[in-house]
Parts: sequence; C-alpha cells; structure tokens
Amino acid sequence: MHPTTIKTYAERAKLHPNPTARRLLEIMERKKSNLAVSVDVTTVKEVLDIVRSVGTKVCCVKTHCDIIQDFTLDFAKELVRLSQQMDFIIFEDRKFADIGNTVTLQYSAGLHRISSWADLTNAHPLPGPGIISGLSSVGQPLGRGLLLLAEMSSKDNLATGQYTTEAVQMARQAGRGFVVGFIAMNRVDIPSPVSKIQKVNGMVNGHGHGNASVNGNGNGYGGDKEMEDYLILTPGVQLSKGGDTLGQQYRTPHQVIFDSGCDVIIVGRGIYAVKGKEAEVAEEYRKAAWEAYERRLRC
Ligand code: S5P
Repeated sequence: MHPTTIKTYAERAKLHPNPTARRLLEIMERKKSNLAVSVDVTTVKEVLDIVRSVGTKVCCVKTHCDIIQDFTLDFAKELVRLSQQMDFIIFEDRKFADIGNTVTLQYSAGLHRISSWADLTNAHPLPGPGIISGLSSVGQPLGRGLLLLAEMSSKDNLATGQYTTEAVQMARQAGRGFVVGFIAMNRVDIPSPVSKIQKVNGMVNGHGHGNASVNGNGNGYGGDKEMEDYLILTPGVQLSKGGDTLGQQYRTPHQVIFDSGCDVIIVGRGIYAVKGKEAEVAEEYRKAAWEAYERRLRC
C-alpha cells in the first residue's frame, strides 16, 4: 500500500506546504468530492452554464482557456467568483511545454493571463527543470500549484517507463513549494529506495544528516511531518470502460481511485456531453469516486 493512500484527504491537507494543494484537499473532504469536471466547451456561456449546474458536486473545475472563442478577463473573474461561492479550485489545463523564459510569459501575459486566475496549471516535463523554475517564478509567490504530466491517457503515448520515472524525479528535485502532483494514470510517486533508507536510518549516503532532505532542498522524507505528498489527478474516466475515436482511453472511477490509488478523477464528456442532465450525472461520478476512496481507506 502506498503511504499516501492510507491517509484521509483531511489528514493530508493539514500537512501540505502548498496553499492550493491544501485548499483542494480541504474542499475534497468538505464536499466529499474527488471529482474534477473538465469543461471543454467553446463559449463563455456554455462554460458558465455547466459550472453553475455542477459546481457544488466538484472539487475542481478544469478549463482549456484557449478553446473559448469569447474569452475575456471578465469571464475569468466570474469563474473565480463562482469558485469561491461554490467552493472549488480552478485548474487551467495549459500543458506548458517550452523553455523556462517562454512559459513564464505564456503563464503571466498574453490574452489569458493564466496566473492571475487559475489556482492550478500543468506542464510537460519534456523541456527539463527550467520549465518548473520559469513557472514557479510567477506562480509560487501567488500560492499557485503545478502538476507535471508524468503519464497520459491516450493510446500509444510516449510518457511511459523512464520518462515517467524522471518526471517524478524532477518534481522531487524541485522541492515541495510549487509542484504539487502529477497528471498520471497510476500512483507514480512510489517512494524511492534512498527515501526509504533515509526514513529508516535518519541519514543519507552515510553522511548522518538526520532529517535533512535527499538533495538538500527539503523535499525528502525526513519523518512524518516532512513526508512528501503528491496529488494524482487522472483523466480518461467514464462510468464504463472504453474510448473515443481519437485514442482517448477510459477507465471507471473505481479502477482509478481504488485499483490505481489516484486522488482525483477528471471527467469531461462523461458529464458535459449529457445535455440537460449534467448535475445528475456529476452526482453519479462524485458518488462512485468517493465510495472508491472510502473503500480504499478501509483496506
Ligand atoms: O493524458 C491526458 C491528460 C489530460 S489533462 N488525457 C486527457 O484526456 N487530459 C484532459 O482531460 C483532456 O485534455 C480533456 O480536457 C480531459 C478529458 O476529457 P474527456 O472528455 O475525454 O473526459
């Protein structure tokens, strides 16, 4: 059993150093919801209609701001207002993938000014650690959080094996302040052998640093308070297994939360494409994912 999966979301919230991760975990516990809705629609009105109908059921609303044809910062302001009123966090699924200097600008400037309204965003680790440094220079002072894409849900994607391992390694190297977790299909953050040794002996490489971190920046396992805690958010979820015609692959909430030990399911078409019944269907997903979490805790 992974050390993180035996703790409640509330217990994890108390220990998390990042304000966005803490708020997300608190909301999950308060609303009994580990469901994120992905509102992949192309007008402001459609986005806000969906958010207003399912906002009370979810812990997180995920956006793709670059597909919204009439996006304005007033829309973003309204989304922030709803996030406070309906108690969810906003995750802009921007999937940054460029050098540090460019992503810094993409995150803070342009038409979308993502860092001004999105609590959480994500990035591909492909360009190397500079992407994290660039994004954190903007996001960390604002208390934002970043997820790295360690795995993907689409068929034959390249984010597997060594790439996934190195994505997790990169997050650990970056420290605990800004990188709060992963987009992944599994509990990818398995404790590294060094961390285990450190936990048992209280030292690394025989240097006897007690609770010091593995790499000197406070992100190793230095005892329970210092235990790393990554959030795993998982897309590719519907109530029954399957896929679409473009390589998306779906698993059920139970498979994702119970079998794979992930934290949050991300559901797009499973909710917003069921026109007129979005709230009812969202409730079904919320219930299924929450029951899977409760069952996991009892194991
Ligand atoms: O690997 C991934 C990563 C992401 S963030 N696979 C994904 O599907 N996503 C996103 O999750 C994708 O961009 C979309 O917004 C959502 C899944 O949508 P659905 O309609 O297939 O549920």
